[in-house]
Amino acid sequence: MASATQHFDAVVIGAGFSGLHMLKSLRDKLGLKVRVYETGDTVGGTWYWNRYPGARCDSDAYIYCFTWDKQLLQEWEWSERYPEQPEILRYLEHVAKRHDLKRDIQFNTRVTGAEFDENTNLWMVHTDKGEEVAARHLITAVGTLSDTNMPPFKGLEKFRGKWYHTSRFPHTGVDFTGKRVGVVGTGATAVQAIPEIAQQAKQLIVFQRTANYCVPARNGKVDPELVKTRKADYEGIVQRIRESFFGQEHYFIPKSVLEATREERESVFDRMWDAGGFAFWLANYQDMFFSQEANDVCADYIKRKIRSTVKDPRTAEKLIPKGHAYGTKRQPLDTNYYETFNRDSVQLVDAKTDGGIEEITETGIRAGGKEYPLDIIVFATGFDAMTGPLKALNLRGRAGRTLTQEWHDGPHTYLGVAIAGFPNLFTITGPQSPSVLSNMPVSIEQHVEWITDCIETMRKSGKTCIEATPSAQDQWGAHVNEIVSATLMTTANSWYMSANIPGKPRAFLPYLGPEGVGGYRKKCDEIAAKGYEGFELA
Ligand code: NA7
Repeated sequence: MASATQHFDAVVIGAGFSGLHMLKSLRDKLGLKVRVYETGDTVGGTWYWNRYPGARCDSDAYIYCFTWDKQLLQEWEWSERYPEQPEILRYLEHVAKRHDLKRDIQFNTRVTGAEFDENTNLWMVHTDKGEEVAARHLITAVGTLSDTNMPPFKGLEKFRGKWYHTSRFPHTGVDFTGKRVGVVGTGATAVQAIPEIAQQAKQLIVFQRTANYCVPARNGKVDPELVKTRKADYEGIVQRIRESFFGQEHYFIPKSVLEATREERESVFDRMWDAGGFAFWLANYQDMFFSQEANDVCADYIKRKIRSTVKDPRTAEKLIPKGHAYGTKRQPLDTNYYETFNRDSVQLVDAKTDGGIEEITETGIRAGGKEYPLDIIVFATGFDAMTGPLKALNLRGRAGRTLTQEWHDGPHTYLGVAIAGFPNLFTITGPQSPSVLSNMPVSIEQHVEWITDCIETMRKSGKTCIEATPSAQDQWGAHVNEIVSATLMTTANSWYMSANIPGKPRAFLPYLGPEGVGGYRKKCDEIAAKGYEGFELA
């Protein structure tokens, strides 16, 4: 404590969507002294780091933005339905400038650790610049998919070509022209990147471990009339997405797919397929996530689409998912993904049929006993989702306990926003909150608003410490698990289930329902209204 060079009401870690909004809210609404630390050299978070070809949002841009700046909602013009990374980054830069946020953000600075001081109820925060500062509240705005998963492939150090992970792509871009390129992974990132890389590369080899169900994005310019209608209706839109299940204007069909006639469901599927985006995933028949039989009917439609798009039947079969239910892994949105496999220059190496990656050699990748010569390898192997970025912060709560110790068997939180034993810490879109199962800006805003209200209440009543009780935390964990165990989500080896990282304890990471983000918001508000039920205030 004595060594702290500066004192803040709050330290926020990260300057992406969450950190920017948190800073704005605490500084300009409550008048607090806030410091944001950001590793990058400017704002953006996810949109600063993920610069791979084809990187774009896959929620519709008209709701993938801040809704608290009403004027900006009217002024900002998105160039297409799902803008690319540079445009989203430009938007966040614009927000930072417009609200003069950068003056309270220290860039190029990584938080290397923080300890809670039980005598003063302050967090002592350390950075890689050798600073130590004290803060009443510590707020993590580190994102959910920011801790890169780079599997320890044997032999990688020997590779004489260039290799990149999609989440740490060079700011100068990569020229694939005339190159033999390997892409490892077929998740949402790879599905965006592969068609773009294929347009440049001389040869592209895709290394697939698990085939995914992709649905069309249908990106493009949005009809100016629709833009106008939406701008006129933003108040309604914002209310609807805040009360919705997924923070999107998508609603399940309140009927079983098994009750619909074949003609009826085909026409519904066609409509959603043509609409593009998350409709097929999030506005499908309501039993799709609960009944394998219902799920099979929806999945079958996508399988037929794959077979009719991919010309080589053997490649089509490899691209057809086997062994997991539709929708239980993150939905990738496809722009010419399946069509890309019709190019002569593109080859699919499937772990199940051709053999998995054995090692990286000096000149390429060896898989299934065969060597594939490559000039460039792009790893689209994802992230240690949700818990990874928080564990990496080296936080020490009461009695010096770490998150790695507390979460050795999976995350334990209260509402996904607080952790017992870590007082005055708030985790924006933390594990066991709706977070990655929603349109992120909606969930970010909900957490930021709730945290702001909580801090304001504490300050008005002279409280200096808030902490989730272990019993409230246990009950929340049981509730999260009970809800999800009624669905098919637990059956997949997804990153939602922590299954993408070897040795990570199998646990469902976000919170699913029962009424989605709308119900969750209500629940959080009720808890606040009851004097922060499940928390101890001192
Ligand atoms: P994902 O969805 O985790 O995808 C990673 C891909 O990499 C996936 O196909 C994995 O196969 C594959 N992978 C991971 N580890 C390996 C190893 N060791 N060997 C071979 N293949 C591997 O990450 P994304 O970046 O695509 O998407 C993350 C989120 O970012 C996305 O959902 C959006 O929210 C934005 P697997 O399926 O695990 O068998």
